[in-house]
Amino acid sequence: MTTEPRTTAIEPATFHPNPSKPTYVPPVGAVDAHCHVFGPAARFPYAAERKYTPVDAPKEKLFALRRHLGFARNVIVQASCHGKDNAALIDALEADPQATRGVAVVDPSISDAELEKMDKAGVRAVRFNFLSRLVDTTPREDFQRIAERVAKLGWHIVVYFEMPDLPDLAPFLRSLPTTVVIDHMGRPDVAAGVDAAPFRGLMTLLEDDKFWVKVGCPERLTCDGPPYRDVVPFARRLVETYSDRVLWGTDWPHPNMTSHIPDDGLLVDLIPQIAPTLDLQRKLLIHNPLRLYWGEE
Ligand code: 0GY
Repeated sequence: MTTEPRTTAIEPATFHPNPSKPTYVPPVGAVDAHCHVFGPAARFPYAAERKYTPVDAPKEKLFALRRHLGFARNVIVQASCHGKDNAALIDALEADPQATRGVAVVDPSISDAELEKMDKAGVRAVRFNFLSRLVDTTPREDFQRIAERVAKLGWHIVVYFEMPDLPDLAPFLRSLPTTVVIDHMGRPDVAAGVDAAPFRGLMTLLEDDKFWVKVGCPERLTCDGPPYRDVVPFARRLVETYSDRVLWGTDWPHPNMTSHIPDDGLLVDLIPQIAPTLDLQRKLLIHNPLRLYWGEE
């Protein structure tokens, strides 16, 4: 049974019922490195502390979308609506162990045995979410403790923040004892352009090779709407400058989108614009995610 969220910030949106077949054909073995599973609530109830209640987006739909888009693997990221109960994530990983890896959300009090169980199921990272519209604040000491625990397993940290928060966060992120992956390009202000100081600040952070960045999510960042051409220069600059530390994902099922429902086929069709050569595409979609999540060189 689903309980009411403590805060209902945003109306639940749904995902595209019939995304287009992309014109762009990803290289064989391509990885969608940022996506989620939601519920189904009857089996995996949403967390009491959640800020939104999504439409169920179960693993079967994610795996069908993966095939439709021409991808081979998924990195599934625990979303805030499931809190620190990673059961739906683990269930999805166990349903397709070769083709999936996971990013969990955990409490510092988690036991070693639980972490090891997650590791066996394919979890390779934890996510630290700094968006107050999505989560209550976690003390940095807690994040630090979690980071130290998971670094021992060879996991990394995925961080989700908004660009105005980066100057305050940067020293903390630099202090983390393992690789740090930045979600959604650090959510730059697209209207300000790629040469604006905050985006240059992100580029500076990325000079330290402990940092990686995800270059998807144009649907959240765009000012112009689909087909998201205004977001391309940001992703392209990151891909061309840090080609060995970029990842791409659909962000399906696109929680909290209120402006429009993204067509996932359209998102895939942006890839050759942000990664204009076959070499860059292979790094972005295959070599980088396989190195980070599957331990394959
Ligand atoms: C995303 C983005 C969002 C939501 C979450 O954990 C989440 O609930 O990450 C958002 O609302 O911007 O990556 O799915």
